[in-house]
Parts: sequence; structure tokens; C-alpha cells
Amino acid sequence: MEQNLVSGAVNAARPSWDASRLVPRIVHLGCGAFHRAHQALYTHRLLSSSDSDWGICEVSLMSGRGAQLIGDLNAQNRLYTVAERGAGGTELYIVGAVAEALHPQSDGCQAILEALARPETAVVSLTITEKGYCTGAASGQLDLNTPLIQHDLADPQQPQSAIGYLVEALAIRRRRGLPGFTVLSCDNVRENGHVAKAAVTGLAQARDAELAAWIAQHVTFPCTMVDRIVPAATAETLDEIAQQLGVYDPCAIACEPFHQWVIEDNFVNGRPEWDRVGAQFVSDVVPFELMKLRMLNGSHTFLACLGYLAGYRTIAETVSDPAFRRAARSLMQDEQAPTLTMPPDTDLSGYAARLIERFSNPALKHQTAQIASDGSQKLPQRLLDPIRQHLREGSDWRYLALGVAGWMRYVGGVDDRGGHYAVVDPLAATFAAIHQQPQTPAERVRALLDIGDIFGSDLPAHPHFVDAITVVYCQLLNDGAAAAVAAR
Ligand code: NAI
Ligand code: CS2
Repeated sequence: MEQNLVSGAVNAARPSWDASRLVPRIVHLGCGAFHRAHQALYTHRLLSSSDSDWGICEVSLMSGRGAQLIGDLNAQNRLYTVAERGAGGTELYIVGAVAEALHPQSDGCQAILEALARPETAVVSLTITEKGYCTGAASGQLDLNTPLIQHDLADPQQPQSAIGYLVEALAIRRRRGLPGFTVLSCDNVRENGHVAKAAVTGLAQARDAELAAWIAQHVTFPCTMVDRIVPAATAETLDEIAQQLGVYDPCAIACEPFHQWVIEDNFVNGRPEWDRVGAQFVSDVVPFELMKLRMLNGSHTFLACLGYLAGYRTIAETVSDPAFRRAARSLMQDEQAPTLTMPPDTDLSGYAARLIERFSNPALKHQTAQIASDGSQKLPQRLLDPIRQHLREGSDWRYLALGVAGWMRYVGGVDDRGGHYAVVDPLAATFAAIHQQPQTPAERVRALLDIGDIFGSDLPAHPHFVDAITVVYCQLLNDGAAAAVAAR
């Protein structure tokens, strides 16, 4: 029989405890790449270094790889491997924080609702991607017209969206006289706790005003800043980890050594002492969130779209081009940093330098196409909010303009050499329809700017904004991304 993480000899320490120690006080929705290498690893490290009993019930709601992953986790007693890849080599960890793993296809929707409604469930954490909140990216309010939300309004007891699961589970807890829980968003969304709250209370309100009032009293939604670069695992990554580990682990995930987690300390029903293993509990996360979203994620989106158009497949390749590296540094330091109000002694220039170093990690192979995906959900918090600030203050935002125009070129689905690729985005059909129209470049820019969910109503009405983006878009069409970046 083929050996696996449970039965085979492995070149990494297995947890010294077994699953009987774990109480699944955390239910996590969105058991993807990031969560496995971040929140679950913090929870594992706390188990390793204390008498904590906080374990995780992992849930994935989407079909495809999510369902397979839950099956694979269960087949290896819910253990899996994290490979931290840095300049000094790779460190392997076998994570033992997962008490249970559920998927609606294998376990049914009721089992997930029951896990959320269990008395011991105290924290429900989320990494469901930006689109999982079903809010308008520009407005941050729940969009009741989203198909998943429409479904959950029509059939609340059999929800499909993450927000529908939360609201139905809270309705059950209320009926049973149980306390609420803390909803801990760990997504790259501006003021992620507030967006989670707007989504949950928006749906509860649409169902039952009394439920919404109960939630307002019994549930908290702390904001968090989460950081660790965790690229999607490829077949090559899994094979490389298997070679070092000694057995093949289909749930393994590789990431950079760096990790950061800043959490607003606002929990209703207890919390793990994640601060014992490096997390920070603070009273106001927003400055840290904005710093990370604008400096790290903003330059990621810039490098991903323009780098991809120029023929670079990974972020490390892109920043190995001196013009792109210089541009990313200028974007961070000259245009993103000045929009931030940070606690005294924050060294934003040092932060920018460390980000360039992290982006240069060749072992990560973080795909530009992965980061460029779902741009409609990412642009507002990464590039457009800072532009609004520059427009108000009359300051220079030339790199931000290049980033936005680069994204507009990227969603055309054709790179600078004429190569076609799939645009992955909830608005992909809208982008395709726009690009099928016979139009001048200026008309195409106008059509993209008219997508209110991305640009709001203020930016398309700002003549300087529209002109600046149109000029750079035309420059990208004529000269290509590499030349436009070098000429900035
Ligand atoms: P992933 O693709 O590996 O996992 C995404 C998870 O979200 C899956 O479990 C999927 O089932 C779930 N999901 C997707 N759409 C959903 C929807 N509409 N409703 C409910 N669940 C949905 O992606 P990964 O890398 O784990 O990233 C997830 C999120 O974590 C990102 O969107 C970002 O907000 C955040 N993040 C990611 C980092 C990274 O480097 N990968 C670092 C910091 C934050
Ligand atoms: C990336 C982020 O995929 C993306 O959009 O910008 O996932 C990035 O890797 C993380 O936020 C790093 O913490």
C-alpha cells in the first residue's frame, strides 16, 4: 500500500498530541491555501507551546478542489504539511490543529450548520476571497442580487453562501438560547470586519429584523490584517515537498517564511492566545490593514497585470527586471506611503524594502496570473482609494495610473505579444462584452470606468482621472507594458 502522511516515515516532526486533545472551538470557512499556512499554523504553534485545546473544524463550501481537499484531509487524519521556503532552504511542519473537516457534498449542509451552532463554537474565521462576502467592492454593502444570496433568501435553511451559513447558524443559536460567536474575517478586504458585519447583518435584516438586532448584540466582527505570501500549490510544488518529506501529501502547501497577523481584540466568546505565537492583538487594526493592502497588495496587482502583459509568469521574475523593481518601489514609497496615517516610528521605507525582498523570493513561484485574477474585487482597496486621496490633495499618482491602466489592458485577455489567456474574475463576462464592441481605446476605457461596482460614481465623473487613465491605456496599447514601466 502507498504510504501517506499517517502511515509512512516522514522527514518532519508529527504533532506530539492526537486529535482527542482538540476541541473544535474554531470553525473555519474557506479551507484554502492561505488559511492552511497562516491561521491554522498559528493555532498549531499554540498547541505545540501551551496547554491550549483550541482546534479547528475546517469547512470548504465550494465544489471542485475544495471538496477534494476535505476528502484528502480526512484520509490522512486531518494532518497536512506546510513548507516554509526561504533563502536558507525549506522547513517542513506537520500541522495538527484540525479536529474535523466538512464539505456540503460529503457531509451535507446540516452537518456544517450544526458545527457552527455547537455550544463550544466560539470563533468562526473566514478566508472566502473578496467575492465571498457578496458585497459591492466599491460600496462594501451586501448585494442582495448576488445569485447565492438570492438563493439563501429563498431557502435560508439550506444556504449556499458563506454569509447564508453564518446567518442561519446564528438564527439556530438564538433559538437555542446559545451565545453568539466572533466572526473573524481574514481576507484582504479593506476593514474586513466591517464588511463581514455589513454582509451578515444585511442578510439577517432582509430575513428578520429581530434576528438582525440579536446579531448586533451577540456577535462581534473584529478587523484583521493578515500577511503571508502563499501561492496556490502546483503539481510541481507538491512533488518537491514529497521529495523532501518522504511521502506524497495532497494537502501540502508552500509559503514564504514571513508571517504577520494583527487582530482587533474584540471577541464575544473567548479566543485563542495567538499572541503567544506571534500575533498582535490591538485596539485599531485599520492603519495596519491599509498599509498592507496599499503597499503590498497594491504593488502586487501592479506587478501582476503589467508583468503578465510583458511576458513574466511569476512575481520573482517580474521584480528581477530592474525597471519593474524600481517602479514597484516608487509606487509604494512615493504614492502609497504618503496616503497612510501610521503610528509614530513606523518605518514605511524599511517596509517597502522588505516587501521587494519578499517579492524576490525565487522559491515561491507566485504566478502573476493568480494575483491578477479577481481584479474587479481588488482594485478599489489596492489602487483606487489611494488615487482618490491624491486627487483631493493634488499630488502625483503616475504609478497608480499605470497600475489601473495595466489592469484594464489585462482584462482584455490579450498580452503584449498577442497571446490570448483566460481572464478569471466574477465580472469576466462584462469585460468580454466590452472588448467585443468595436470601439476606440478611449471608449473602451470609458466603458470599463462605467462599472460602478469597481469605480463608484465619483471617479468616472472626474475629468482629470478619466484623461490620465486614457492616456496611459493608449501608451500601453502602443508601446507595451515593459516600455511603459521603463518610461515612467
Ligand atoms: P484559495 O483559492 O486557495 O482558497 C479560497 C477558499 O475560498 C476556498 O476554500 C474556496 O472554497 C473559498 N471560496 C471561494 N469563493 C467563495 C465564495 N464565493 N464563497 C465562499 N467561499 C469561497 O485562495 P487562498 O490563497 O487561500 O486565498 C483566499 C483569500 O485569503 C484571498 O482571497 C485573500 O483575501 C486572503 N489572503 C490570501 C493570501 C495568500 O497569499 N494566498 C495572503 C493573505 C490573505
Ligand atoms: C495577492 C495576495 O493574490 C493576491 O491578490 O496579492 O494574496 C498576497 O499574496 C497576500 O495578501 C500576501 O499576504
